[in-house]
Amino acid sequence: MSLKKLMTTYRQRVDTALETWLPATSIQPTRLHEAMRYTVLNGGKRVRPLLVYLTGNAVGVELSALDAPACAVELIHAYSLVHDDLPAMDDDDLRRGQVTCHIAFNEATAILVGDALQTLAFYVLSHDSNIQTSHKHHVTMIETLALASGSRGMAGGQAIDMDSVGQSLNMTELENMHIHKTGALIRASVKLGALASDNIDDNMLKKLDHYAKCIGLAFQIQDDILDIESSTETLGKAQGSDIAHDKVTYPSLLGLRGAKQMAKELIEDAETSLVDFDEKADPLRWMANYIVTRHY
Ligand code: GRG
Repeated sequence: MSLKKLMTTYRQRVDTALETWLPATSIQPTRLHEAMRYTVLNGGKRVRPLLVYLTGNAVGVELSALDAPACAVELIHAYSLVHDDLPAMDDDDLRRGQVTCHIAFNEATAILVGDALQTLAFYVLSHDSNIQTSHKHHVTMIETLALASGSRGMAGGQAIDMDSVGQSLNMTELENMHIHKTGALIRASVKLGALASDNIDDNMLKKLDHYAKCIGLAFQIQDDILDIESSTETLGKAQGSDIAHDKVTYPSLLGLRGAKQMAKELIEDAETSLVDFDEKADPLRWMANYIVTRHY
């Protein structure tokens, strides 16, 4: 199956699972549940769930055992977007082509949506009975997601980002910020897919982790490039927001050509990491390319 077909299949699959896990709008508190569903069930590329499915496939895990980790990473991601869009953070009005949660509802609701999606992620990951891996791996999956989301992962990266407004970051500092802010959850997505198998050894885990680290950075570089080269209509969020917020980006440090070159090298590095994997890992190889050729 082509990557395009796999993407459609897995996007539908994770959407169905998310739909099931999210509380119905008929359940109290109805407004909060409505806002949670508004936030999650609204498209999005589902890159992180795709990485869970593709990694799991590469190491022989059944799809049903991957639904919960795929949902969990997307729920954390959705929460981070809602909080990131708040006036106290990036203050954005548009996300995934629709008005942001705090505009559609209100700020207090958006804060609670983030809180509730985050805890739902851990509920799903710990509660799901289709996860077939050992108890030890299952606990490590939960631990991995917790670390990647918190102050030593994504939330920490966001803190570095907030502190850096108006500062001139160098390349090392920029990379450190993105390894945490964007990279940690992408890495966790790959690791969760791998840990869903009982047969994964440390060497394979290390190689998959290096792959994930490389594509995580490349993903951010492409995001910075699209912020310059794409349009608000295509992105579904405000184009040019990095310049508007006076943010240091890969193109601002390296120029557009330099940023594209760096992304290309990271993808080559990611692919090299997978040399020992058989053809079941081909979609992961395709995914690496998609990360830097995507248009939104
Ligand atoms: C508020 C704790 C807290 C964290 C926020 C990750 C993050 C930290 C904020 C998201 C803002 C942002 C633009 C981060 C860069 C990573 C990124 C490109 C996010 C958008 O992810 P996509 O492109 O979005 O996968 P879709 O909508 O397709 O899911």
